[in-house]
Amino acid sequence: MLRFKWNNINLIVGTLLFIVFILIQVFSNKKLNFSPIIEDLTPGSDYAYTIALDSEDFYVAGSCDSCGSLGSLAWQIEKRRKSDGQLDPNFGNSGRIISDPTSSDDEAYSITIDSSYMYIAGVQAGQSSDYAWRIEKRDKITGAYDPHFGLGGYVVSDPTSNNDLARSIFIDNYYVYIGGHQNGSDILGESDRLWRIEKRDKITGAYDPHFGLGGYIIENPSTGDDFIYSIITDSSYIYVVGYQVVLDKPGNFAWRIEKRKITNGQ
Ligand SMILES: [Ca+2]
Ligand SMILES: [Ca+2]
Ligand SMILES: [Ca+2]
Repeated sequence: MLRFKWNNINLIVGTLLFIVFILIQVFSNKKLNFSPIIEDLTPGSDYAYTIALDSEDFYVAGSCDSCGSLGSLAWQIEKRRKSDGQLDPNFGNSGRIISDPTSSDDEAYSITIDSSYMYIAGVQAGQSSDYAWRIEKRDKITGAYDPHFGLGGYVVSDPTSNNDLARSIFIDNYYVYIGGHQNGSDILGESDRLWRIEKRDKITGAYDPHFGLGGYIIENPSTGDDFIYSIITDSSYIYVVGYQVVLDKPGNFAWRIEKRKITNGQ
């Protein structure tokens, strides 16, 4: 009799523990997820292109239409909590930053972070309606420009008077690596586009003079449009992927994958 009761108590306690375990699972799943965030801040077209994570937050960058002071597309950067997706009120203007360097189309395409800063690459319009590379470095807590980097927090790289576009950014402990394309017309008398890779000092934004042609590499695998889409490094090498035209046949594109020495780009 006593043994039977003891078994009953075990059964009841076990069942209760199981129910508590299920409730904890349900509660934590609910807490760690959020419904899709649909953000339609302007009547025009707004694009989110890139995301980075740290332990507590995530960072999204892209563009929004006529949302800045100068007009047309502008960069938009947000910082949100991973737990519930809410904007971080300490970052920028209640969780958002609008960077609108020109009255034409400016867009952020790639973001990466370290323990203190965010690094963002994209385009801004140039002097004569063309595009130039733009790289921004900002404080991860407040979103403010890092004044030691480039022209007070940003670098503009405009290798040609035609459309040049930075697509991907990656960092290590000392350098920033950016991949994209530049127009070929100013260099080879062509109307095509070329791969371009830049390596810059993480503190100042200056070119690393030991890399390629004094901080950058240009490469033209075809007389058509050749584009870099992503760049990444390990301790010794840079890996770059994108596409190129095959045998100079317009419309016949192929994957292109490169591995280069991180020191000099060879
Ligand atoms: Ca603009
Ligand atoms: Ca340009
Ligand atoms: Ca080309």
